[in-house]
Amino acid sequence: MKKRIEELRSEFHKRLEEISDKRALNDLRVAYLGKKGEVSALLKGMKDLSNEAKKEAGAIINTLKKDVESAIKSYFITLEQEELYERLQKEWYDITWPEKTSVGSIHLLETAMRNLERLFTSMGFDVLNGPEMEDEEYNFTLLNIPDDHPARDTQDTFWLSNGKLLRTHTSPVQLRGMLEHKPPFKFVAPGRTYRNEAIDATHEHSFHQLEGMVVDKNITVANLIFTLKQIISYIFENDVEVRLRPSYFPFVEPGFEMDFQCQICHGKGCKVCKKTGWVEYLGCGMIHPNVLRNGGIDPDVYSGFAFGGGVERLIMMKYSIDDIRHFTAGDIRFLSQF
Ligand code: FA5
Repeated sequence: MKKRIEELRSEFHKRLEEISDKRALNDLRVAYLGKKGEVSALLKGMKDLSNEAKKEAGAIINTLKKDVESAIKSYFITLEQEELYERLQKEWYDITWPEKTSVGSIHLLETAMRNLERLFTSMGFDVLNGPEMEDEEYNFTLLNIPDDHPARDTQDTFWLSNGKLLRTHTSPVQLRGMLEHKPPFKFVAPGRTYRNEAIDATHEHSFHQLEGMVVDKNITVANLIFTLKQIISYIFENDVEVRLRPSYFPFVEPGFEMDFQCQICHGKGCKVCKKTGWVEYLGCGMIHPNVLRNGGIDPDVYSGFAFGGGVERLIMMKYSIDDIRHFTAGDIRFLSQF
C-alpha cells in the first residue's frame, strides 16, 4: 500500500504541474479528494489490513490527503493572482474620471452679447469697455445732465459709499471713448448696468445694454436708422415690426426711442408689453453738441449718432421670453433650451 500511496503522490504532482486553469484544478481535486476519488479508494482498501497496518497506512494516507489539499489550495491562489494580473494588463479604470459628466453651455445672454459684438466688429466698429462703478461726472454731468436735472431721477441710481455710483446706463462710455479717441471713430460698448427700480416682467435691477456711437463728418439720422436696421435683421433673421418715435434724452438732439412689436402677443397686448402691443428697446439720437464738446470734439466739424439698447429685451423678443427674471433664475429647464 505504501508503494501505491507514493505512486499516487508523484502522479498528483505531475498532473498538477500541467494544470493552467482553475477548472482543471478543481477536476484534479475531485479526482483525489472527492467521494469517489483516489484518497477515498485508499481508505476503503484499508478494511482488509491488520489493526497495526491500518494505523500505519491511515497515518500515511492522511498525510497524503493533507499534502494534496494544501498543494491544491496554494496553486488555486497562484492561479487567481495570475488571472488578476492578466486582467490588470488588459483592463484599466481611471478612478479620477467622473462617472457621469453633464456639460454646461454658454448663457444665452452671453451668446447674444458675443453675436452683437461680432456683428459690429464686422461693420468696422471697435469694442470698448467702461467701469461698472462709475463717476457721477461720466454717468450724468458730461452727458449734459446737470445736477438738478430731472433726468437724474428717471434712472434711479445706486449710490456707493465712496461717492461713486453703479452706472445706470452704458452711455458714460461715450465720453470715455471720445476723450480717448480722435474722430472719425465708431465703437460699441456692451455691459452690465444697474438701476434701483421696481422689478417686473421687463424691468430688472441689473441688466445689460449695448451702447453704440459713430462720430465723423456728415453723419445723419439716416446713418443711425441704417445701423439700427442692421441689428434688427441680424438678430431676428426675419422681419419684425419696429417703430421709431421722438423722445427726450439730454445727451442727444433730436432723440428717439425704438420699440419692437411685442413678439409675445404679436401686438395684441399682454403683460410683457403692458397691453400696448409694443416693447421699448432702445434710446438713440444725434449726439448733442454739448456732449461732443465735453468729449473734446468740435460740433461744427463733426457730428455723430449714439444709441443704447437693452440686451435682455432684445433676446426676449427674439425667443418670445415672457419674463426678464428667467435670465437670472438659474432654472436649467429654461437655460437648456438655448
Ligand atoms: C438709456 O439708458 C440711454 N442711455 C439710451 C441712449 C443711449 C439714448 C444713447 C440716446 C443715446 P433708457 O433708460 O431708455 O435709455 O434705457 C435704454 C434701454 O435699456 C431701454 O429701452 C430698455 O431696453 C433697457 N432698460 C432700461 N431699463 C431697464 C430695466 N430696468 N431692465 C431691463 N432693461 C432695461
